[in-house]
Amino acid sequence: MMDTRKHIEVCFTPGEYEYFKDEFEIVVVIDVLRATSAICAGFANGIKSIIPVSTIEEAMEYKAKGYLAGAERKGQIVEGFDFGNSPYSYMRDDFKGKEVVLTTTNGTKALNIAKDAETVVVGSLLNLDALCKWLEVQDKNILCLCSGWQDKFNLEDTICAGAICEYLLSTGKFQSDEDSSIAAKYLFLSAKDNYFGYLKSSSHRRRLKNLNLNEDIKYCLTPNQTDVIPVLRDGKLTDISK
Ligand code: 3SL
Repeated sequence: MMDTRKHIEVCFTPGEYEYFKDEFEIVVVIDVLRATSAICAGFANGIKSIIPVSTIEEAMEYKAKGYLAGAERKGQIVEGFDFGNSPYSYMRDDFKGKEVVLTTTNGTKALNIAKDAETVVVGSLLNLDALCKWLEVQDKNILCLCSGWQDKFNLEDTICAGAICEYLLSTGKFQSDEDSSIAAKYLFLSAKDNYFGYLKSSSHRRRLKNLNLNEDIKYCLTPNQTDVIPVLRDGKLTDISK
């Protein structure tokens, strides 16, 4: 009998995306610390749309045109911008109903690398359950693209990708072939009872902790705070859950 199950697979870094990209209709871009979490926090707070750009120059051009524009590099707000990548920056009242431009070290870059996929959706622990339920009913092959750190593997994105794999595989409607997907699932199963403790020694958690961003880390590692489903269309993210 023909196997009609769809694929759910994991790509550990944007650098490996080219080896996967042609086989998947949906790409879930994940940057748990902190870009995709900040994006979800923004939509949960009523932001109308977010334009993810890859370079500081592009973000600056938008800023010059009067847009609310944020920029982060190496975890810090880039000089000349008023906000960066902290999810708390996106909870301001004056952001409600507005269009915001954002550039980050890895997350917005991964979004732009994936932009030609049929559907690009933003994943994080913050919208995990809602996203998994939405993905389950799309009847498409799905790739979780981890943003990593400067094209290197990271634990937090992989754990989130593993959580998505675990959920979708448990529905019986999906299969995984790649070792990366199996590894992501096992990492999630080891981490799921205590993300914060599990990631204690992870490189980016250390990096952010050194910048006194522990509250951001706690927020980004607290699952299911929102039902938003941010989807990239024509270079712009909007929440299609409404
Ligand atoms: O790499 C990114 O896109 C950021 O999420 C990194 S940071 O958490 O703002 O340092």
